[in-house]
Amino acid sequence: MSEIKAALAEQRIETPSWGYGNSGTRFRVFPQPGVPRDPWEKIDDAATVHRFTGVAPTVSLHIPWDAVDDYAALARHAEDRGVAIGAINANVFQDEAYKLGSVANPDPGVRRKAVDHLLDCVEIMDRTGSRDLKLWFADGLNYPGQDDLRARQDRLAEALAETYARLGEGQRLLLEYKLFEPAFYTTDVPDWGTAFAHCLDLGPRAQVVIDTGHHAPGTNIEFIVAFLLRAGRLGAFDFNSRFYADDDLMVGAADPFQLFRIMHEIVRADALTPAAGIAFMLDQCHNIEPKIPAVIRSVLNVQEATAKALLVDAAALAKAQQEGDVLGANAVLMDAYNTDVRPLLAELRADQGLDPDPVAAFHRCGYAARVAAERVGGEQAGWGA
Ligand code: PSV
Ligand code: MN
Ligand code: MN
Repeated sequence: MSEIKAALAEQRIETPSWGYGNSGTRFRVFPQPGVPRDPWEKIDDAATVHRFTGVAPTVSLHIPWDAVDDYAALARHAEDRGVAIGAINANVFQDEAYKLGSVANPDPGVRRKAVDHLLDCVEIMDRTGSRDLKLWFADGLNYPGQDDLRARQDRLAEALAETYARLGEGQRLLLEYKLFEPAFYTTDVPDWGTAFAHCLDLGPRAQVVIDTGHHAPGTNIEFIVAFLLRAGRLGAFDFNSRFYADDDLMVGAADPFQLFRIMHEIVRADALTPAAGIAFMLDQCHNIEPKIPAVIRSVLNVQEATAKALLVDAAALAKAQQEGDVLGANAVLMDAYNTDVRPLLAELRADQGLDPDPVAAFHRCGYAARVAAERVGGEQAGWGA
């Protein structure tokens, strides 16, 4: 048990700046009291999540949603609050110019603008000490014949190569795929195979991001995890839950069993430790529920799935698999999944000097009431507006 606790204590989960801002669907944004007014306050909220969970010491930024004049000062602000800047997400999907795409746009001028933004994001990484440039492109087509599918892959590859070449030592390019939306006919990076192929062309510091909401219904995500881990090309997760498409609900809310199966592949590959380089990030929007408790709940959900994965009796599983014992092997996994790990996690938190119930502790601490009084006119997250 002490080994399991040690592994859980070492786990790191990154929270997204945009999860703390107001968000909604294209039908309505529901503002909430006390939401951050700027990136500095988003970092304060992320630091609060870390204070109560102990496992969320980094926060990802989205540029330009989190644009500031002085990024080094923003990084210092984070450090003062006990957290650090995580992945820098480049946003090349909101400008008028990107109507027909960004890096795959047929217009070389638009492509230049998009790549320049990606290079600016690497500059921000230099200033903030961030390791990861996370790229998701909304590029795609709504109608057959709208543009040349193959030429768009060439343009994408060229943009990625220029960006990759700009990376400093120790920096990585993380490429995220998404089946559809906002484009409805094709997307230029629609699946893990496309992302993987581009990463292989680029080099070892190009890695795939799996956003759990970005697949066709029924996709076996843990297979993708196993495949990419084996190939050394899994860079990060964007964790969230989905019932239909890219719902961005709290991770572990829709399908905790899937999350367990994913974490089982992570544990199986010994990839939980930060040294393995997999970034476990959240990419969620809390449209109707209070945001900070929702982020805390999400962190706990990931911890619970991880604890269950760590409980899998690897020797018994390997034996049953080797013997072709179908039911026995399945039972080993299910035994772990069906264990209530909440007491174990409560004990771990107590060992670490944390409150065993982080959500309750947050509600008691008065932070929500204080920021509701202090922050008037909170920011929109940018996405889902
Ligand atoms: C796109 O749907 C995405 O998953 C990308 O990660 C973006 O950066 C993020 O959502 C914006 O919310
Ligand atoms: Mn994502
Ligand atoms: Mn998404």
